[in-house]
Formats: sequence, structure tokens, C-alpha cells
Amino acid sequence: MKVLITGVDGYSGWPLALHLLARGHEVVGIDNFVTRKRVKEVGSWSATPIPTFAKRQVAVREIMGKELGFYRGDLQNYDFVHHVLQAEHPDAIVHLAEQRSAPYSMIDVHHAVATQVENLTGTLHILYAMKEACPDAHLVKMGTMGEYGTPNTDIPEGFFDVEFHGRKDHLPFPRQGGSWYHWSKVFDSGDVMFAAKIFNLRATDVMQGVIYGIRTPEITDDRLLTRFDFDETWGTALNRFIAQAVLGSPITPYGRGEQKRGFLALEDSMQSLRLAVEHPAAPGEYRVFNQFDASYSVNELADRVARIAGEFDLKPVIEHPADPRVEAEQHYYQPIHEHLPALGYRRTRELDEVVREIFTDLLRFRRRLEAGRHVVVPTVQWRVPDSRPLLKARAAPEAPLPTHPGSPSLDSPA
Ligand code: USQ
Repeated sequence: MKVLITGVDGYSGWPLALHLLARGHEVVGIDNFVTRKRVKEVGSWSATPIPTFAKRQVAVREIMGKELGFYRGDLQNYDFVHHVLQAEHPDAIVHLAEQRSAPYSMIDVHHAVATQVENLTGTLHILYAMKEACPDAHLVKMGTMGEYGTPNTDIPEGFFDVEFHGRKDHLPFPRQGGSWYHWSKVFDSGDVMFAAKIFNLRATDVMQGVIYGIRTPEITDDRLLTRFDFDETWGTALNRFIAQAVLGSPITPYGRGEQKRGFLALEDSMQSLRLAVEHPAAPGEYRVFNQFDASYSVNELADRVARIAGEFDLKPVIEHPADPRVEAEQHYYQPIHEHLPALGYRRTRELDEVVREIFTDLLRFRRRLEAGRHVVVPTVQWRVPDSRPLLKARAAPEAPLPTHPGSPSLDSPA
């Protein structure tokens, strides 16, 4: 199959390109490199050294013997999107090119607006360009488990049966995003569902949990590494906890630490996305896959990381900052995930094994982490003004905390 990946330079996009190429698919990517720019904006960088995209393409050619097609451009430009879809006629489009950080979207009004305008515009451009240029292609759209929030019921895969005032229907399950970012994904889901109906498009909306990991089997050489973020804005819970342990900084489960999320190893996320691509939705069908392996509370993950850190002669402490987010810190959490296993999905990576793998790599890149020690402390607050202390019993910061000057530009660099 020919697969177009938007956001091919990102944490998931890059290993997905390698995975699909290794499986014999033809892959073309799009990126505008805005994540590289925005991680710099908050004063951080990838813990793994990542080459320029041109060097990545050379590495793919030399190490894998494969060609990776690439268009540098911005999904905010409809003519660009239409041109690529018309020129390439992909069988599937995996749409990952969105502002993906909840804390980033909560910095201020400008970051909230940029997140929602960019994410919704990019998705609408793809939907319209598909209608015009490749109406038989299958859209695999990256959503998030966070669209559902944490309801006090089980969470179905997108839809559920409802009986109200004596009448029954099969309806979308209510969405309750926990940040402007998560709400952008909720609005996207509505747009993709509607477009599938009116344009007769094939669409799979992937409700993905929090991803952790640094490697996939295709990453056989440092030149093929994917990015690994560890700062408070771009790093996600488990990855951040391991980076904190390597740094000797406190591991930071927020608040009571009993908030639960669905988690998935990077490698198994690649397997899931490939299965979605290889088993397309029918014309006019909008389907929803919940994509995660197991649910953990952040306390469980912090304890796990602290225990495994001992194997690497590290002795991290766990501290509980007041939760900078507005979220339930203790709640019921029981999402269902049956669609992907029905397509053949099987978990391949155990949590402890991946945690050890991340420790091993991060210890190699320890100096890159050390230089970013100041960006691991949470500063973005969901509720402002807020006078709660950021970190109980925290010493004065060793380096100035990062600031978030100005608003991000909607004109992402090409
Ligand atoms: N958390 C901590 N301590 C930290 C960092 C996070 O306790 O140092 C907690 C958060 O409060 C939250 C949970 O861990 O309850 C998850 O936070 P996260 O930063 O790992 O993930 P989140 O902001 O929800 O977003 C990430 C990705 C996003 C993806 C989402 C899947 O950045 O792109 O959509 O995970 S999900 O969480 O299922 O919505």
C-alpha cells in the first residue's frame, strides 16, 4: 500500500514510517518541523539526538535500503495539501500532524487558539482534499483516549447504546476533554465523523493512550532514533519519570497520583496503526479504535520507575507536586479495547522491559538531559491565578525556569 504520513518527523510519525517501510509499504511523509521549533520555544530539546530530515532520509536509504518520500509544507495551506494528495494518490493517510501537547495548549489564550485553529484547520483541509483528490483513500486520524475524560462508567469504543425516555439509539459516547488540546481532538472527531458521512470517506479515529518508549525494532542505528521529550510541556508521564530518575530530580506524580490513563509502548502503537492501515474502513464508515494496552495510575508508574532505577544504581525520590491540571486525582477508569485485538493486535512489549530499555538509552544521553534539568519542573497551570506551591518541599530551582514569551505563529516555518 502507499501510505502518506502527516507529521512524519515526530515522535510517532518517524518510527511509523520505518515500520511501514520495513513491512513493504511505500511511504511518503509531510512535515513542517513545527514541533522542533515549539520544543525550543519552551527552552527544551529532544533527549535523543535527532538528525535533520534530509539526513534521516539518507540513513533510511543506507541502513534499510528504502526510499522515504517527503514534502516539506504546512497543512494550514489548502493548496499544498490538495497538491500532495493529488500527486501521490495514497491508499491511506495517517494524520499525526497536530499540536499534541495538553500543557502547551494551556499556556495562554494564544497557545489555546493556535492549538485549536491549527488542529481543526489541518484536519478539514485533509478531509476536503481527500474528497477532491483521493476519495477512496482511508484516513487514520490520531485522536486521544483523553477525549473521553474519566467518566464513572466503562468507556466504549466511540459509540454506545442509549435508552432515554423510552426510546433507544446507538450514539457517540460523550466526550469530556481535559485541556484545549484534548477538546481540539473532540472537535476533530465530530468533523471526521461528519465528513465520512457526507463525502462517503473511509475513516478510522484512533483514541490513543499515553505512549512510552524510545525504540522500535526498526531503530537499529542511532541515526534512526526518534525524538524523546522530557520537559513538562512535551514529555509525557512515564517517559518523564525515567528522565527525572536519570537526572536525580524528584519523580513527579501530580497531586494524589491516583489519576489513571491507558498506556501503550511505542512499538505496539506502531503495530496498532499498521493494522488500522492494512484493514481499511468501508466507504462512508467512521469507526473508532481505543488504542492502549493497560491502565496504570501515575503512582503505580512512579513506583515502578523508582524500583527499576535501582538496577541502574539510581535512587530517585518520589514527590507529589500540587496537580497543575484540573483533573480527577482519583476516579473509576475502565475503557474497552476490542477492535484492534479483533484485527490481530497482540501486545509485544512488557512495561518493565521497555522501562529498562529507556533507562539504558537515557543514561547514554545523560549529558543532553543534564543540560535541560530546569525544564522538568511543572510551571503551566490549568487554573489561573493559582497560589498553590508548585512542588512540596522543593528546593529553589538551580537554573531560571523557562518562560513562554509571546504567542506561537500560525505561519509555521516551511
Ligand atoms: N502527570 C503526572 N506527572 C507528570 C506528568 C504527567 O502526574 O510529571 C499526569 C497528568 O496529570 C495526567 C497523566 O499523567 O493525569 C497523563 O499526562 P501526560 O502528560 O503523560 O499526557 P497527556 O497530557 O494526557 O497527553 C499525552 C500526549 C497526548 C495524548 C495523550 C493521551 O501528549 O498527545 O493525546 O497523552 S491521553 O492521556 O490518553 O489523553
